[in-house]
Amino acid sequence: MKLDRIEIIQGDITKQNVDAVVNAANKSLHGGGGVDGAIHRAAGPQLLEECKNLGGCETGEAKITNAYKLPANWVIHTVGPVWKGGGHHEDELLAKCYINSLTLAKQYNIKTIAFPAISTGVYGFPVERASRIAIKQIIDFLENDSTMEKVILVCFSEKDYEHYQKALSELT
Ligand code: AR6
Repeated sequence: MKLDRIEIIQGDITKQNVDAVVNAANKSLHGGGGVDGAIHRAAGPQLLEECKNLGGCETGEAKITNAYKLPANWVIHTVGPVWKGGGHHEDELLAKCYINSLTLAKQYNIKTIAFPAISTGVYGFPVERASRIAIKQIIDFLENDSTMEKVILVCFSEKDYEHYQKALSELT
């Protein structure tokens, strides 16, 4: 039941036909590189204009905007932790990104959502560890929720895809 609501794919999150895509943003919410840059480029300049009015976002928290030119309807911006060796609440903060993004999505009646591998690029979080945290949080959420229809984990590289598949098979 919960398993068929989780999908792992390799691809570009900006191309996903879902209700919401999650952005791995920074605390300013003023755009950046990586997936953040790709989402802003694909959504167009109105996204930055809306983001400027949000007052930033704390690590582990999430905020929602329109998605403008993206195929999605919404962008949920969350700020992952910067990896500092693992002793600075990184696991807990990364888990919060998933929980808070999914909780916000539910409030907006979002039924399909795509996540990138938050924190595993510029922020340096080890992908194997991050994939287990992501999948654990999503499974826990889906076990207590019957409205979310699909959670897609979008991996940019084949290696990330393999880590995520492994984590899913270990946790289910
Ligand atoms: N679709 C899916 N995944 C992507 C895409 C894409 N189009 N582009 C990159 N990725 P990162 P972070 C993957 O660095 O580590 C930004 O500058 C990428 O390969 O985007 O949370 C922000 O403004 C990696 O697997 O995010 C922040 O300053 C994953 O997305 C900072 O980077 C996350 O990598 C956030 O760092």
